[in-house]
Amino acid sequence: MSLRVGVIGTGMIGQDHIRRLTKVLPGCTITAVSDVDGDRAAKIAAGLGAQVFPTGEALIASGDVEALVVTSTGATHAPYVLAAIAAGKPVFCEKPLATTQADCRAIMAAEVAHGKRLVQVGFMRRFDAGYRAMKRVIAAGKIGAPLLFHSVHRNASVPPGYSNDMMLNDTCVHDIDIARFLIEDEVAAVTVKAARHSGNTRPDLADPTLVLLEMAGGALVDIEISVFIGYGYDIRGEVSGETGTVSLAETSPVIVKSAGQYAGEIGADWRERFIDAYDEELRAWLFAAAEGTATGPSVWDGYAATAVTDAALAARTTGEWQAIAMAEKPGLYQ
Ligand code: NAD
Ligand code: ISE
Repeated sequence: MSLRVGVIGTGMIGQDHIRRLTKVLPGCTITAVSDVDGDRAAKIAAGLGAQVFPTGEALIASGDVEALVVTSTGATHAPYVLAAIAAGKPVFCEKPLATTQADCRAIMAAEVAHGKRLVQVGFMRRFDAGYRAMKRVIAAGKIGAPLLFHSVHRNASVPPGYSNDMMLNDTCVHDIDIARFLIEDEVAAVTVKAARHSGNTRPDLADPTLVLLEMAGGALVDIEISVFIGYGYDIRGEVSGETGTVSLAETSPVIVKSAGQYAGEIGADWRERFIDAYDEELRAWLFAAAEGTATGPSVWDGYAATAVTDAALAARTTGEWQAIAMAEKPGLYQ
C-alpha cells in the first residue's frame, strides 16, 4: 500500500525530500503539494503528477492526503502542524518545530490531547551514523561520564533570506538537539557571545557566534556557529568524558597525498553531509506514518530545543546567562 503524502513548502529541502520520497524510498506517493510561491509548487507538482493546493490548510484537509511533510520556513510550521494533528494525520515537520516556545507548547498540548504521537521533527543528526556511534560509545561507558561537548557548525554560506536570529533558531537548534541526545540531559542555562565580526560574512550577521550551554547535570557545551566559512560545510563534535573522549571522524571518502601534502574532500552543504541521515529519518517516518503514528525526534524534543533558542535570543541581547524554564514533560514523551 502506498501512503498518500502531501508536501507543504517546495524550496530547497522540500525538493530534496520529494526526491528521496519518490526516487530513493519505497512506500509513498506524493499526491499533493502547496507553497506560497504558487509557480514553484505548480512546477514541482507537474513533475510528480500531483495536485497543487492554494493553501497548506486546504492540502491538509484533502481526502487524497493521508500524511504530511512540512518543509516551509520555520516560522510557518506551527499552524500546519496544528491542523495536521486536528485532522489526525501523521506529519514530518522539518526543524525547528516552531520558532517560539509558545508555538511549541501549543503543538505539544494538541498532540497530548490527541493521545498518540503524530509528529516527527526533522532533527536528522539523530539518524547520522557518526553521532549514533558517539552515543553508543558514551552509553557503553567507554569515556566515563560526559563532562564537555564541543560542537562546530560551519556553513559555507547561507541564502539571502537568512536572518541573524536564524543563526540561533534555525542553525544552532541542531547542535542544541544533538547535545541533548548525546548527553541525555536537558539544558539548564544558555549564554551567547559574538566574536569579532568576520570580514567574509554579511554585515547584518553576528558571525561567528559562540553559544554556551550548561546542562542540568553540570556538563558544559560550547557551540561555534559560522555561516560564511567559505571552504565548505563542516560539522564537528567531540565529547570529553571522565576517562576519555569521542569525536566525529572526518567524512572525506578519500585522502589524496601529493607534493608533500595530504588532503580530503569537504562537501558543499547539508544535503551532501547528511544525505544518509535524511534517508534514514524519512524511512523511519514512512514506516510509522503508515501505522498512523510517529517515531524519532518528538514534539518534546522540538519544544526543548526551541525553549533554548528562545532563551539564547534573549541572552544575546542581555549578554547574561539565561535560565531555561521548561514545562513538565508529559507522559506521552516519557
Ligand atoms: P527555502 O526558503 O528554500 O524553502 C522554503 C519554502 O517554503 C519556499 O518555497 C517558500 O516559498 C515556502 N513557504 C514560505 N512560507 C510558506 C507558507 N506559509 N506556506 C507554504 N509555503 C511557504 O527553505 P529551506 O532551506 O528549504 O528550509 C525549509 C525548512 O527546512 C526550514 O524550517 C529549515 O530550517 C529546514 N531545513 C532543515 C535542514 C536540515 O538539515 N534538517 C536543512 C535545510 C532546511
Ligand atoms: C539549515 O536550515 C539546516 O538545517 C542545516 O542543517 C544547517 O546547517 C543550516 O545552517 C540551516 O540554515
